[in-house]
Amino acid sequence: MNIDKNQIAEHNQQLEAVQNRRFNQLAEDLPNAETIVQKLVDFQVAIPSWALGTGGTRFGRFSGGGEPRNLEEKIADIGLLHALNRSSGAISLHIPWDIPEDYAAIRTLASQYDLSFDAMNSNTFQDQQGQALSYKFGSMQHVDKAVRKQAVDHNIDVIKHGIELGSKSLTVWLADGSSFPGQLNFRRAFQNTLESLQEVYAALPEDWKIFVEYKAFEPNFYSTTVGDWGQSLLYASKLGDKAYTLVDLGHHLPNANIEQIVSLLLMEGKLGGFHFNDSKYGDDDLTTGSIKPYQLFLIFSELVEGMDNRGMDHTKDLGWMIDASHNLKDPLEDLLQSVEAILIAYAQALLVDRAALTEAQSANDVVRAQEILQHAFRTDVRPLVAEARKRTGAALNPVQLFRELGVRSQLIKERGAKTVATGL
Ligand SMILES: [Mn+2]
Repeated sequence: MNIDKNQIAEHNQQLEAVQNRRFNQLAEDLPNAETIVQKLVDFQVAIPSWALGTGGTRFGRFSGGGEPRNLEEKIADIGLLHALNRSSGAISLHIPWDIPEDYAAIRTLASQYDLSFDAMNSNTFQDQQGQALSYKFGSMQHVDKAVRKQAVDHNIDVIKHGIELGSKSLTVWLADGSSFPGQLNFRRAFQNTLESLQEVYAALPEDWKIFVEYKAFEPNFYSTTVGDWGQSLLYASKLGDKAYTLVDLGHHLPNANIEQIVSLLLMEGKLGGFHFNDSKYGDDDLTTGSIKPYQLFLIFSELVEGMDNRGMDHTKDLGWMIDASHNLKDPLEDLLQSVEAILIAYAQALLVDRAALTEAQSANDVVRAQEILQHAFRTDVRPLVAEARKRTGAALNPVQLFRELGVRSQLIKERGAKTVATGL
């Protein structure tokens, strides 16, 4: 199914009068409204190929209908999202779940939807069919060199797929660790992992980046070999200039100050990518902004401040991706909500009066500093985000139009009620 421009125009026509009134009202109070709208227009969030189907928990999975059955249909789904919001212009592939059979055809299909290929994701946390050696006791950390080599070779293979598609980065997330004290020698596990990553690093093209993603726990529950940002930064620093830390919002211990982590990684020039989701307890993979919107804003506030401080391009210099699992909602509606939440937090961060904040900080004026941040957070910036959509030909209300057009029932008609997305 495709959404054509006329359907969007018709939808926008109905909402335009209200939107114009709200935007003009807000713009009167905001001298930089136009600049913010342009930044929102430019900002793109990559959609991972595994987020388009229904996820599950370790207790079960309740599948939805009309899920994409192959890579082509996953690209088509992201094409639908991008048509609705014009902010989801990239796809992040997971290998081996989405190995392209015909690179040229996949590239052509993606460009028809105006999509580019974001970071490639390798997988050494599962054993694949026909795989010679098992990752049960880890991959890059494994005590057996042959297992480590298998993991390295897989990552090099993923880079090769990425080169064919025009991707420029590799994200490595390792499930490696241990579940019981004494199971691992920490130093040996670290050294093995570092040496394996060095071999992958050596295979990176000149203009590529490698992102080392960390996670505090799960599936291992005693130790994780890339467990926190400090460990990730150690690997990234030892690897070299093309290696960066990747922050996934759900991969911290409870109450971690993620905004401070982001700030310091940016200061060191070592923040490479970002995975959005939300959580109440652990790696809950809930819709971005659904539980802790203020934290999301504070993180964006540090991102904007830190990137501006280094003269970085907000849209290109970091990898932005959603990494969530949709168990209750329609995955496409959930992704539309997530992108919206990201843009809202970004717009709020752009509103922060940096000069006034610096002044308040210099004067130890704690009350004023809080007022400045919360003034931005409490500003309803939705008319700015909608304005960006209006100007790019996206829908003023993407979720509403998704429902009005009956997208899901159309997909079920095309693909069937009992489809299961590949991968999960
Ligand atoms: Mn992630």
